[in-house]
Amino acid sequence: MKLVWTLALIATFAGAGIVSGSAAPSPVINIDASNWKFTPSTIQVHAGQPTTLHLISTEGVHGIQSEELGIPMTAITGSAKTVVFTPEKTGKYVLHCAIMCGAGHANMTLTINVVP
Ligand SMILES: [Cu+2]
Repeated sequence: MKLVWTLALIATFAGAGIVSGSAAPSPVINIDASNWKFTPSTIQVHAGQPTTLHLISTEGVHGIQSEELGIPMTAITGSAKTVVFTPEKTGKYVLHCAIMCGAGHANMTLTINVVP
């Protein structure tokens, strides 16, 4: 009888672990930079949730930065970079490529939609 109760208890804790675990992982978003675009060019993230960006350039040197979103100035080159940020406020943020990269630089944007 004691064994049954022990097993029931373990099952309860295991179930709780699964529930709390599903909210914990922070999303990872891969972004490729090239001449002259970010792929994908629009991403969606959640306010208050730490989010990881994996950034790599397949062509040229580019960059991103956003004071509002807490993204530090980051050069995007052929070797992968990781940026972790936590957006605070919802809204649509249009980030310009932060490093002069040539003819298409002015039109090279990454749109980050921060939703609740
Ligand atoms: Cu640029």
